[in-house]
Amino acid sequence: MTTQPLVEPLPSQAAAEDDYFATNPQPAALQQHLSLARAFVARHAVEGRKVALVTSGGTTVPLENQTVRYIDNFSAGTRGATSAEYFLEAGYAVIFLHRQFSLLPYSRHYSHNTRSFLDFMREDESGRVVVDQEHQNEMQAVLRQYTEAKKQNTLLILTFVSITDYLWELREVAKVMQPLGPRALFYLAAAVSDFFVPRHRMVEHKIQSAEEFNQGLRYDQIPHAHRPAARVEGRSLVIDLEPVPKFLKQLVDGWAPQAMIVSFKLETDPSMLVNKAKYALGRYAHHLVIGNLLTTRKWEVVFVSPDGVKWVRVPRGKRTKSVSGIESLIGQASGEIDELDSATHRFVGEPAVEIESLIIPSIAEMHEKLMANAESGKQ
Ligand code: 9Z3
Repeated sequence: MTTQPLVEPLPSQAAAEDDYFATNPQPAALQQHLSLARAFVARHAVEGRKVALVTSGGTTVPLENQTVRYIDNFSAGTRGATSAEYFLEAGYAVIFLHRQFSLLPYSRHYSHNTRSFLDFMREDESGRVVVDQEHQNEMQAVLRQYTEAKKQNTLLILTFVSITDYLWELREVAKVMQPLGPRALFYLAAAVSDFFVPRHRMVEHKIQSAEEFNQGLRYDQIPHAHRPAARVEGRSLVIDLEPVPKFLKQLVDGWAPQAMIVSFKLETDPSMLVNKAKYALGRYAHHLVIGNLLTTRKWEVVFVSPDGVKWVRVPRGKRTKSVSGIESLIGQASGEIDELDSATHRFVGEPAVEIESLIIPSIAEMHEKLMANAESGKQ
C-alpha cells in the first residue's frame, strides 16, 4: 500500500518561475528594451569589453491593475547609480536597469533633494545662465565623464517600475547577455520586494475606501482564496501578499550560468547581517553577497564570498555626510567598536570617499580572476 503525503509537495523552483511568468504579464516596453540591449551587448562583445548589469532602486507592488495605489520601499538608487559610474571608470560597459525616476549615474550629483541643479547656476552680467565659479571644476569633471560614456556608447539606461517588470527585465536581459559568457557581471543592488499581489488576485479598478462602493460585494462572505488580494472589509484595507519566487537560483543556474553574480543583502538588525549573507551565498551558490545595514550602508559593507568574510569601510574623516545614517553603529555588525570619535570631521577641502569607489575595484579584481579561471578551464 502506498501512503499519501499529508502535504502537497512544494512546486519546484523552476515550476514556480514558469508559473510566475505565465501569469504575470511582461512590461509594455520589454521588447523595445531587449532590442536596445541586443545591439549594446553585440557591440561590446565584438570589442571584447566586460558588461555589468547594474540594478538599482526600489520595486513597487501594485494593488490594482489600473494602478493608483502601490507598496514601495525606501531605495533612492544611490548605490546603483554611484556604482554604475565606478564600473564605467573600471572599463565596463554598463546596462543600468533602474526604477523609473530614481537616481541616474552622473546626473545624481545634481538631482539630490538638498542640492538641486539650480543651486549650481547663476545668471552672468549679460543674463546668460552659467555654472557658478565655485562649482566649475566639479561639474566639468562630471560632465566630461558623462560625455565620454555617451560618446563611447558604454551606458545603456533601462527602466522598471513594479516587481513584475523588474523580474521580466532581469530574466530577459540576462538571456541577451549570455553570449558574453564570463565577461558578464550582475550587480543586483535594486531593493526587490519579497512579496507581491499576483495578477489573478488583483482588482482592475481603484480600491474604494468604503465598503458600500464595493458594488454590493461583501468580501467577508466570499471564500478567502477568491477574495481580491487587496480589498476593503468593513473599515479596513486588508492586503494579502504572496511570496515572490526566489529568482536568484534561476539566475545563477539558468539565466546567466557563466556570469559573475553579486547580490546584496539588506538588514536593519546588526546581529543578523553576516549570517543572512552567508545563508544567501550557501543557498544560491553564486560569487559574492554584499551585506549592508540600512543605517550604515554608505560607510561600511561586508563581502561574503567562498573566500570568507571581509569588511569594507570608508575611513573616518573621509565619510560622506548622510541625514538618515547613524555613524555610531559602524562596527556593530562585526562586533567591533568604532574607536574613533564620530564628531571628527574631514579636513576642509578633502573630498569624501564614496564607498562604491572601494567596492567596485575589488569586484573587478574578483571578476578578472573568475574570467582567468574560466579561460584556463577551457584549455
Ligand atoms: C541593497 O542592499 C542596496 O545596497 C540598498 C541601497 C537598497 C540598501 P540606496 O538605493 O540603497 O542607495 O538608498 N539592496 C538590497 C537588495 C535586495 O533587495 N536583495 C534581495 C535579498 O536580499 C534580493 S537579491 O533577498
